[in-house]
Amino acid sequence: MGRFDWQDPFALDAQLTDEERMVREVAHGYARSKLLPRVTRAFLDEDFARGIMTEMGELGLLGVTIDPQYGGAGMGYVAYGLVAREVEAIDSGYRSAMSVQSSLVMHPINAYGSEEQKAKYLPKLASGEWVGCFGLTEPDAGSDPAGMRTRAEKIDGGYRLSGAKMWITNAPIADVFVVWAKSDAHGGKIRGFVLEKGMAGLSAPKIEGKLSLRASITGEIVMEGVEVGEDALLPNVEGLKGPFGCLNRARYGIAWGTMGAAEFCMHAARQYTLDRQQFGVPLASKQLVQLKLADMQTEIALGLQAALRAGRMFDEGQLAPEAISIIKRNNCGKALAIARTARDMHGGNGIAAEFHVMRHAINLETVNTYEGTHDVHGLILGRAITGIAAF
Ligand code: TGC
Ligand code: FAD
Repeated sequence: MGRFDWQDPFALDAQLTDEERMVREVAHGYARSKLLPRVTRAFLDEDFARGIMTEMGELGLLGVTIDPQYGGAGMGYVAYGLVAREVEAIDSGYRSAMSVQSSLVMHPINAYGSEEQKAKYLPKLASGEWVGCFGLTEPDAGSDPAGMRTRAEKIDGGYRLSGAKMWITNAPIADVFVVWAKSDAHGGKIRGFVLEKGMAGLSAPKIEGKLSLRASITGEIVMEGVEVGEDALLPNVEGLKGPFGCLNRARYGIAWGTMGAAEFCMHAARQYTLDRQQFGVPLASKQLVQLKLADMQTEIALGLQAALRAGRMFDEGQLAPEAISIIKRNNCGKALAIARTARDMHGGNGIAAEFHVMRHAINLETVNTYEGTHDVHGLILGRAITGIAAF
């Protein structure tokens, strides 16, 4: 029989390639040495340090799956997931910054863009010299993006975009905006456009006062008749499958990332209850405490193993969007429950910023909502199981 490793019950590490382990180590080292020391202050001050993007770029953590010809690392989806896990162990907002850049901005340009668009944008996004954002959600169209109002109207030599996007990660600091609009010239179908900071009529005001994901910057995108050339249109996709193709990747990464946050919280709760004495003994000697740790470990081990399997299927071209809904929904929900329990196990200290667990719990409230809410993913699965759409 094998030896039980409480930190890695199903020997996930042994299922990785040498290259994947190396990426994980680079991401782990960076996250622990550069992100962890500044996250508490950043969260309290509601401040995202722009330099994080360049740091991640330098280490090859942006666009992990993109071809090296365009500045990416040319690796697979397991490597991408491992980066998400390490970064989100520190803060879901930092993982947001990484996954928006990689999955929601670089991926659509890579998959749907022209050769000129790829050459122009991808290397600078990979290095972090440029920051990107992805505008799908609108004030009146969240779970139902087909209800978007943003319009692209045909003009001589290009398009005029009008509308507003809401809750957009990185928008206030973005250089590059991938936005989705209904295009009159394409029969009202949804098309993707690449906009650039400084265009007349384009602004991205910051949304202030978030109580979750405070170390990430979020804004609106306001387009008041923004005129762009033909070259701003992503030529190779039409319809909702464009943005959904990006969301498949980001949702998959979130399934890994949330397990990173959950692991961090479980490890913190374990250490805290080993150190904390009440009634003359460590809290960890209590059955109720051990049961909570066992439940956490079980969900994390299963969630990670499912994410790894999904990553292998992704690389083989065999992963269905509905399978991504299973792991996005389950891993977010389980991570949120784990973070809340870890908060409880820290007692009063659990609400202090320096113990990190409450920050994780309130961040995971957002992660459970964005990229398709917990219930919307349940409905995607319900449709797949019954053949009846209940949205
Ligand atoms: P539906 O009829 O199901 O589909 C319309 C068209 O899209 C295709 N499609 C997909 N293609 C690829 N991958 C997927 N996952 C796809 N899902 C659907 C589908 O085949 C169809 O294509 P076609 O060619 O027949 O037209 O669309 P619906 O309008 O009924 O959608 C229903 C629903 C609820 C599933 C969908 O709208 C949904 O997923 N809603 C959730 C919205 C969402 O996830 N928004 C995320 C915004 S971005 C974000 O949150 C970033 S946070 C980033 C961070 O900070 O980390
Ligand atoms: P709604 O769709 O109004 O949902 C409200 C509630 O109703 C939820 O509980 C939902 O589950 C439920 N509900 C909805 N439809 C149904 C139904 N048919 N049946 C039963 N219940 C239903 N979007 C982007 O495009 N780009 C980004 O970068 C981005 N970043 C974000 C960052 C943050 C911090 C946040 C909070 C959000 C971000 N989003 C982004 C938006 C996010 O994707 C949406 O908030 C999410 O899709 C939910 O949409 P909504 O907020 O409009 O909620």
